[in-house]
Order: sequence, then structure tokens, then C-alpha cells
Amino acid sequence: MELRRSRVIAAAILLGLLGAIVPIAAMAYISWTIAVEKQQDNLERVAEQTIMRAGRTFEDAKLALDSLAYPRLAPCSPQHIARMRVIAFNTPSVAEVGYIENGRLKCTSWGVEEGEVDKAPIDYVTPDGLEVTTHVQPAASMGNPVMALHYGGYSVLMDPARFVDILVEDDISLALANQDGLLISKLNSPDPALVETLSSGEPRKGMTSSSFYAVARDRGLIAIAMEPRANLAAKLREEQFLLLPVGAFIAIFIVGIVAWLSRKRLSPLGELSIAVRKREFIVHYQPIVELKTGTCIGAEALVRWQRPDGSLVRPDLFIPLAEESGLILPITDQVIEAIIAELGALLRMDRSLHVAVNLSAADVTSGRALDVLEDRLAGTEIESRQIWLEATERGFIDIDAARATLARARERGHAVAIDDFGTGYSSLQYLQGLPMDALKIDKSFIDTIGRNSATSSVTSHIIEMAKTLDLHIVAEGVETEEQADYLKARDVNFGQGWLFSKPLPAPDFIRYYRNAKASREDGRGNIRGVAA
Ligand code: G
Ligand code: G
Ligand code: MN
Repeated sequence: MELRRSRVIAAAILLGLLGAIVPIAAMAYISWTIAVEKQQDNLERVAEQTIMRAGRTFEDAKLALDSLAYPRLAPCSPQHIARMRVIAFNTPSVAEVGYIENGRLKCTSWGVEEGEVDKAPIDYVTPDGLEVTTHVQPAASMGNPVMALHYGGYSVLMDPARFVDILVEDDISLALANQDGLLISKLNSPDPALVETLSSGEPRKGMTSSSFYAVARDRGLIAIAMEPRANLAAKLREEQFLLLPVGAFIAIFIVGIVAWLSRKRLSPLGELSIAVRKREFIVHYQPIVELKTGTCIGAEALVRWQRPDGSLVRPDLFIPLAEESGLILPITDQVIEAIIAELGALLRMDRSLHVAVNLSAADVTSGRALDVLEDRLAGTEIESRQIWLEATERGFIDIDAARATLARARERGHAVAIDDFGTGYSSLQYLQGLPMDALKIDKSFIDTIGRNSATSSVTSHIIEMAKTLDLHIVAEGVETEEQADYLKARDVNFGQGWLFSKPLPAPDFIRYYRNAKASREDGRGNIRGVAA
């Protein structure tokens, strides 16, 4: 029993802890994945904008180079130079236009080239056929290296920053590369190692131990956006602010349910209903003997609750709760089933033997136990007259229902006994109207026998009353020979009590029954042990 309690408590604590931790951990994890997802989606958008921007810049340069081819003007003539200047001016991404002949720069949008400048070496060729030099130190300006695109005898110089001219937060860095991973342009100094791995790999977005990244590809260009993972913190807090309270709410709910269920299970009623479900009820049998001969003529079935640790709980401690809660009905069923299983063979062998079943008030009022009896007795060859039913006055609250049940019980062949007779308030007249076969005089009256107390005279009156009703009489709680003699002298036929035997488990009762029978037959000079 303590074992079960501590198991329930341990399970409740475990479930409670899990119920508290799991939802909160789950919500923390979900907020993290949502924050990561949002962060990466944002980066992906940046990478896509970058690739679009870069693509458009290349298109602009291509357009400018294409439009330089026509109309053909005399190379490096004032008109030619003016035209190159117009185009450089009209194409925002193009800083300068140059005309090249035989690998030498002849003139630029600024004018005729005086020095001997070679065409810059080509790093790679775009899918549209533009030759690209990624780093050129422009002759005209002292500024940063620029990029040169060559096509059809012309070159345009461009500021590489134009390709990644995107409005982003400071801690997002960008890299633009060609499909071979050659870096074309960058913003906010991206991590070169990461750029190298990403430009050769497949992934569109992801993270490393220190950064998130997103990659976009288009027409031979690769745009990479990255930002430190530390940036997640703000977004994570946002998500947690929404989701952690949900997790806490679920946790409180689960812990509440666990506490409620375990309290319910640990309550006396909870334990009793588990006991009913686990069929923890066993039956002991207290012999009822014929006082004159000492023959065992029957037994009263007395239920006990056997807890998992083997201890027995007496009915006084759980029958009231069982009656109050309605669990008494299944308990009565289990008692009936135990009787049939344990004493069925003995009852079939000795038709004069009976077993008395205690009915609860609810059993008496509803009469339901009769149907259970009929059902369980069917096919067992136990005669219904071998099953006595004991009802106490507590069952007579609804007297009409009680009368109907008792009448029905007798119609089916059962004998009906009134239990604890004398302890209630009912008048004899009231009992007279009830269908019954036997009275069980309560132990409290038997106790007075031999003592000089005032109630002892009541006892003889009780016995007289029972006799007036012409009923079998069973004296309960007979403990001494003196009591037995007193009862015999007043023609009380049957007795039950410690003088004869305490309530016994079925095998012990069967042994008691056989011994009693054997010694009686022995006493009469008959053969011993026939019944065995
Ligand atoms: O022998 P014991 O102390 O166990 O019996 C206590 C009381 O419990 C008895 O007086 C009897 O009324 C009640 N009792 C015993 N067995 C049953 C049973 O199977 N059903 C009901 N309803 N009461 C029982
Ligand atoms: O159903 P009822 O109230 O009759 O149940 C009988 C009760 O009396 C059971 O609890 C049983 O254990 C108890 N009992 C039976 N015989 C004796 C006896 O001789 N002495 C005492 N003290 N109790 C007894
Ligand atoms: Mn009884």
C-alpha cells in the first residue's frame, strides 16, 4: 500500500517535472527556430536584391558598350570622344569610357590618351561575352581600384561598389562573385573564407558557428549575404516574448492536471476505485454452526481488502466509503464471484450448506445484486437456496424497494436474513411485514449474556421476539461456552463467533468444515472422513 502511494507520488513528480520542462523547452526551441528562420529569410532577401542589383549594373554596362558601336565615328575624333563622354555621363554606373585599338588605350571619355596604356589583362568573360578585369588602377583618378568591362573595342570603368549598392544594416556584409568564386565586389568586409566555401557550394541559406548566410545565384553571378549570429538575440527575444508565456501556460496546465489526478488517485476514494479495478477484494468465511450438534451448516462471507503489500483492511474501514460512492456494487459482485469460485465445489457436494452474502443498502434498494447472482450462478449447479442474503436495517430506508427486493430474492429461492438484529430502531411490527427467513442477533446482545447488566434481559426479549416471528435465529459473536449454553437453553438454533471459529480464508474454512463434519460423525459412531 505504501509502495503504491510512493509509486504514485514518484510518478506524479516525474510527470510534473516533465510537464513543466517539456512545454517550456519546446517553446524555447520553437522561438529559436522561428527567429533563425526569420533571420535567414531576411538575409535571403538581401542576397536576392544584391544579385538583381548586380545583374542590372552589368546590363547597363552592356547597353552602354553596345551603343558605342554605332554610329561609327572616326576613332578619337572630337565627335567620337564627345559621344563616349555622353555615354559615360548618361550611364550612372559607368565612370569612364575608353577606346582600345590593337590592345592599346587610344582615347577615353576624357580625351586623347597621351601615355602608353595597355588594355588591362582579362580575368574572365561573362556569359554575355563581356570581358572583365576586376582590378584596374584608373589612369585619370587617384581613387580606389575600379573594374573594367571590355566589349567590341571599348572598355568601361566602373566602381565595383555599384554592384552591391544595396541599403543594408551595418552588420550585414555582402560579397558578389562570378561562378568561379572570383570576388567582384563586397560590402562591409565579408569573411573571405566563408565566401570561398559558399561560392563553390550549393546551399541557399544556413549558418556556421559564427554567422548566418544566404546565397543567391543568377546568370553567372553569386551574391552572398552574411551576418553574425549574435544578431539573432534581438529577434529571439521577440519570439520568446510571445511563445514562452504560452509554454509556461501549458506547463502550469499540465502540472495542475498531474497534481489533480495524483491527488485523486491518492485520495481514499481514488485508492478504493483502483482496488476495485484491480480486484483486490478477497473473502473470508466465518462458519455458522448448529448449536445443538456443532455441525457447520454454513458460512458468512466477509469481504477484506487485500492491499498489494499483503495487508488486509477490514470492511468497517472501507464499506462506508464504498457505499457512499457506489463502489459497493462492484465489490458485492467480486464477493459473489469469489464465493462461487472458492466454495462452488463444496456447495455442490453438500446441499445443506449455505453461504451468506452481506448486501449493502444500495444492493437492497436496487435489487441489482439479485441479477448478478442469477447471472453468476447460472450453470454452476449451486442452488439459489444455498445462498443466503443478509440485509441490515440500513437497507430499509426505502422500505417498499427493500420489500420488493427481499420478496424477489425469496422467489428466486434465496433465504433472507436480517443482520444486526436489535440494533436498529425498527419495531417488530415493521419487520413483520418484511419477507424473511432468519434473524441474526447482533453481537452486542450476545456479549451481555452472563453479565448482570440491564441489557441482558433485553437479550432474552430479543430472542423471544425472533421466535414469535417463527424465524431461524443466528446468534452473532458467540465467544464463550456459557453464551452457547444460554442460547441452546433458549432454543436458538444457530451460532457464529470466535468460540467456533474466526473468519477463515477459503481453504481453511473447507478444512474446518470437514473436521467439524468428521468429528460429528465420529461422535455418532459413524464412519470418519467420508466427506473428505
Ligand atoms: O468481519 P468483519 O469485521 O470483517 O465485518 C465487518 C462488517 O462489514 C460486517 O458487519 C458486515 O456488515 C460488513 N461486511 C462484510 N463483508 C461485507 C460485504 O461483502 N458487503 C457488505 N456490504 N458488507 C460487508
Ligand atoms: O455482518 P456482521 O456485522 O454480522 O459481521 C460480523 C462481524 O463480527 C465481523 O466483523 C466479524 O469479524 C465479527 N465477529 C464475528 N464473530 C466474532 C466474535 O466472536 N467476537 C468478535 N469480537 N467479533 C466477531
Ligand atoms: Mn453480516
